[in-house]
Amino acid sequence: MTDILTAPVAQKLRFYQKGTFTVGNRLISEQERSVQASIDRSNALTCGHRACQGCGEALGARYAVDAAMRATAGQLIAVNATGCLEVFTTPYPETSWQVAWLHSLFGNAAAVATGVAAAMRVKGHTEVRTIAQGGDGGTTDIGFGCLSGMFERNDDVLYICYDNEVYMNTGVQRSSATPPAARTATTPAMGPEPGNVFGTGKSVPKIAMAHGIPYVATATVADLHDLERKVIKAMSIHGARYIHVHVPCPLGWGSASHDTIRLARLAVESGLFPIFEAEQGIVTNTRKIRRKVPVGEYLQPQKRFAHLFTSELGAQGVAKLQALADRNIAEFHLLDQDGDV
Ligand SMILES: Cc1ncc(C[n+]2csc(CCOP(=O)(O)OP(=O)(O)O)c2C)c(N)n1
Ligand code: SF4
Repeated sequence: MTDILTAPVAQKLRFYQKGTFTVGNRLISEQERSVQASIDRSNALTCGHRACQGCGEALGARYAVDAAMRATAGQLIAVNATGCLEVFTTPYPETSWQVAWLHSLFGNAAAVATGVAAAMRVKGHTEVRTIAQGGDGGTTDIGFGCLSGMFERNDDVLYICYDNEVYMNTGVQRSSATPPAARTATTPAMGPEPGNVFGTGKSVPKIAMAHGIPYVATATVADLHDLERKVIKAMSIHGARYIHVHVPCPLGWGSASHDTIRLARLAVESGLFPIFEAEQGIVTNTRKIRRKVPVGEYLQPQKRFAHLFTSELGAQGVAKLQALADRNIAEFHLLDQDGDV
C-alpha cells in the first residue's frame, strides 16, 4: 500500500465533487491522507503567531515544515531568512516554532543552512537534516548569491521559497518576483506603463534547474497535499533541493483574506504560475490545468491590478499578461492535447 511518504509521483485523486476543486481527505484512503490530517503532526509552526488573516505564507510554512518534520522523524533544523515569516513567528521573547530554528540575516539563509548541515555531518549526526526558508525578496534578490552557491556545491539542504511576489515585511516593495503591471509601494500605477515593468522576468526554479541539482519543484497553497508530497520527496533525497511555493498575501495584493486559496488556484489555472517538478535539470512532472481561465479572473480581485481594468492602456497590460500565461502553458505543456480537461 502506498502512502504519502512513499508515493513516487502525484497520486491520482478522484474528484467526486464535480465542479469543485476540493481535495478533501475524506475522498482518499486513510493511508494517503495528508500529514496535516494526522493527529500526531508536529505542529512545528503553532498558534500565537502574528500573521495577517488569510496569510498564504503562514499556511504554506505550516504544511511544508510539518511535512519535513514527518519525513525526518523530527530530526530537523530550520534556518529562516528575515521577512514576514521570521517576524510574525518570533516577536522577542516569544516564538511559535516547535522545531530547532535559527535566524541570522536577510540574505544569508542558504549559507547558514549550509554551515548547519556541515556541522551536523562533522559531528556525526547524519540523521539530522536541514531546511532553509525565506520570502521571494530574501531568495530571488538579496540571498540569491548564497543560494546559487548552495546549489552549485550541492549542499545537503532543502531551500523553500515562499513567494508572495513582494517585499512584504517592510511594506510592499517590488522584488524580482513581482509580476509585471503590479502596483507596489515602489512601482506606482502611473505613467505610460503603470505598475511594475514588463521586463524579462526571473524564474528562480528554472535557474535552480540550470544548476542541475537533484530536485526542484513549484507548489501552491491551492494544493497543500501536493506541497506536502513534494517536501517529503525532497527530504528523501540528499544534496541541494529547491521548492518554490506560491503564497498569496492579502495585505500586499489588496485581496480579501478569504480569497487566498481561490487566488492561488486561479494563478495555476490561468497558467501564470506553472506547477512542475524537475530532477537533475529535467522536468519530470507537470500539473495539467484542469479548466483554463483567462488571466483577468485572477487579476481582477486584486487591488494591485485595479488600474488594468479602468483604461485602454490597462487592457493592453492584461493582454500582455495573458501572453505570458500562454507562454508558460506552451513551455510546460500545461494543457492536454485537446485543450481543457
Ligand atoms: C541587508 C538588509 N536589507 C534590508 C533589510 C530590511 N528587510 C527586512 S525583511 C525585508 C523584506 C523581506 O521580503 P521577502 O524576502 O520577500 O519576505 P516577505 O516579508 O515578503 O515574506 C527587508 C527589505 C534587512 N533586514 N537587511
Ligand atoms: S503581510 Fe502578507 S506575508 Fe506578511 S503576514 Fe501579512 S499576509 Fe502574510
